[in-house]
Amino acid sequence: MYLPLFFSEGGVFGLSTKVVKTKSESLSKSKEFQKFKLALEGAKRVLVSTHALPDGDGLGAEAALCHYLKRARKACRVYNPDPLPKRYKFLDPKGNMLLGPGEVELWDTCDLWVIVDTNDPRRLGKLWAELSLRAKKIVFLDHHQELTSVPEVVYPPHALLVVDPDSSSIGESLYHLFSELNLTKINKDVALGLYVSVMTDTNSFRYSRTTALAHQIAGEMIELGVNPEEIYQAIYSSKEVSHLKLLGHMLQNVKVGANAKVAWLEMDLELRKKHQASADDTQSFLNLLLLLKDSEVVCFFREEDDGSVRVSLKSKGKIPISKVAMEFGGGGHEFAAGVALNMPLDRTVEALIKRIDALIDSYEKFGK
Ligand SMILES: [Mn+2]
Repeated sequence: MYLPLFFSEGGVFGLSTKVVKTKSESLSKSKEFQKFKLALEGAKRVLVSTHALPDGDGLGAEAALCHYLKRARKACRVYNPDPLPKRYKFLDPKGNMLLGPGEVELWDTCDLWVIVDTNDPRRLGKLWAELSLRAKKIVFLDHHQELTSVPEVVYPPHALLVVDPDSSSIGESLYHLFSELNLTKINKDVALGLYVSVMTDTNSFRYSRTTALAHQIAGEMIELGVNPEEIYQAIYSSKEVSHLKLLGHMLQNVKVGANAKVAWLEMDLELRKKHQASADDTQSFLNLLLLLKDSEVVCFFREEDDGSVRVSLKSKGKIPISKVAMEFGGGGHEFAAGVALNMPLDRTVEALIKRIDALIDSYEKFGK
């Protein structure tokens, strides 16, 4: 079974290779967003969701979209498969917008269900079965690769994919979309969501997929009143002592293979319970392995309550690892992907590391 992952803070360190958009590229982007515009036409009630284990990209985008639609006089509700992580509370200080299971008063039907930051219905958990038939139309607004080769993923006829793969974040996609829709102006509330989305999904403008536009959007949102320091502090300086102790333990037990080309961390259920670590708490650990000089690929294995194991994979940018994730039933970006497996932790580690070793070997010998 494939479970929600936490690769969305993923990406790679390196220089931006973004080039200025050609006319035809922006035209095709505009065409993609026209599909959204059509789906929104006449819609009065809009429901918005993001993937399980929501991250700053999904949550920021939801907040931005919801404020935008409300300003355009549409009723909008957010319903997520998981509750809002504490550190993102500032996006919804009143606690009445970014809601999770049991917190939402649901409509019997809605005109449009917008799902941001994934195009995989499986990452919505129970919500998919609960809501997909209650929505008259469904739009997946995403910047990940389309799941064309996954037989288990079948979209109903009233679902539509709006995919914008060259955007660094959903915030960046929304920025384009809002200018295409032109229903209302971006105010400070919308700006906050867009800024959070862009900032978190580029790992504070460090990943290779960081675009010139990402910086431009950030600049514009700051001009609209967003305070970068406040946001950074809320998201990244909000941990308890127990978190640092757990981190210490994790780093003590880092493992490496393939001549140090691959490094990984393992977290079993007992350890996670002992330190009361939330999924959100553990997301940042993997990034620290990117500090290693020789590691090309880094992984994080996390045992879940139901005994399955969630795996996050990241590559520094030479070796694409989404292929490996897909082989095991997962997916993601080229250099940041994930998968969940119903196998014991030790066997999951063994299987994945063996495959990654072979991949690294093949890249070293044949360059692919
Ligand atoms: Mn994203």
